[in-house]
Amino acid sequence: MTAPPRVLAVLPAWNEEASLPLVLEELRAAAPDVDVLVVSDGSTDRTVASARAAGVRVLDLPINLGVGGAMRAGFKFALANGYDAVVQCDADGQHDPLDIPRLVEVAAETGADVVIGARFAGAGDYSARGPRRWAMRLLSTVLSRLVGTTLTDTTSGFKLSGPRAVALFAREYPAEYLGDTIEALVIAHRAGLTVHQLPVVMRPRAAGEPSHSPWRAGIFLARAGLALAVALSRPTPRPTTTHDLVTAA
Ligand SMILES: Nc1nc2c(ncn2[C@@H]2O[C@H](COP(=O)(O)OP(=O)(O)OP(=O)(O)O)[C@@H](O)[C@H]2O)c(=O)[nH]1
Ligand SMILES: [Mg+2]
Repeated sequence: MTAPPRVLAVLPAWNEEASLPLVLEELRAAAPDVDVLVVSDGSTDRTVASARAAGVRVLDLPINLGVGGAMRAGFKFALANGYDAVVQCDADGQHDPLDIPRLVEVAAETGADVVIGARFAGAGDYSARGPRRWAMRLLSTVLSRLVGTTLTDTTSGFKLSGPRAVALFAREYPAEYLGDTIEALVIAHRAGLTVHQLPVVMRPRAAGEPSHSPWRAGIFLARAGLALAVALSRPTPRPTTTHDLVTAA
């Protein structure tokens, strides 16, 4: 019998002191075998103290890098510490930790390198409206064609990365806006990795303010198009080798 994969949940957290205690408690109950790493980059509240008090590992980065930069640090940590998979998970409670074991199962069953916890795939009633929704649809259509499988939620921040993806993302995970979602999928595909999705239910934020508003949605639309154009114009990354898997980046 093969040993179960060592899975690290990486939670990018920026000023999430209000949500973290409950989210971490839920995570421990739902996925007790999964280790947790909280990555805070310049939070100005008690995010770091709150994570440490819950007994999880914390990367306390001195400056704000955004979700992509925080996740790249998480991938490097995972690679250096011998984890087989990373599950990126929001720190505000929007992702249900009960889905983490399901993501691991789908990766094992399909052999996919990346499994996206996807909205708009039949589970739950999460909806986006107006320009935000149009942008998400357009991105999904273009990226589905590119990777050769139906993807309904290419901007999801709930994602499993298997060993080859961890090695790749430790080396190349864009820090630009939407780089951690759209561009990461393009990079994975170009490096020869496979992408699948699992329908999930998105929950409301546990605490704090939602960041969406009509003007932000318009900006999202413009930036999403640009992010995709940038991703498609970058050179193809070199393929992930077994050397990457054993060498801490
Ligand atoms: N480390 C780090 N985490 C961030 C940063 N910005 C956002 N996050 C985290 O990334 C996750 C997703 O961010 P959210 O602001 O919830 O984005 P969202 O879910 O699209 O928007 P809401 O509807 O407002 O919740 C949360 O866990 C945030 O704390 C950042 O600059 N650094
Ligand atoms: Mg959120």
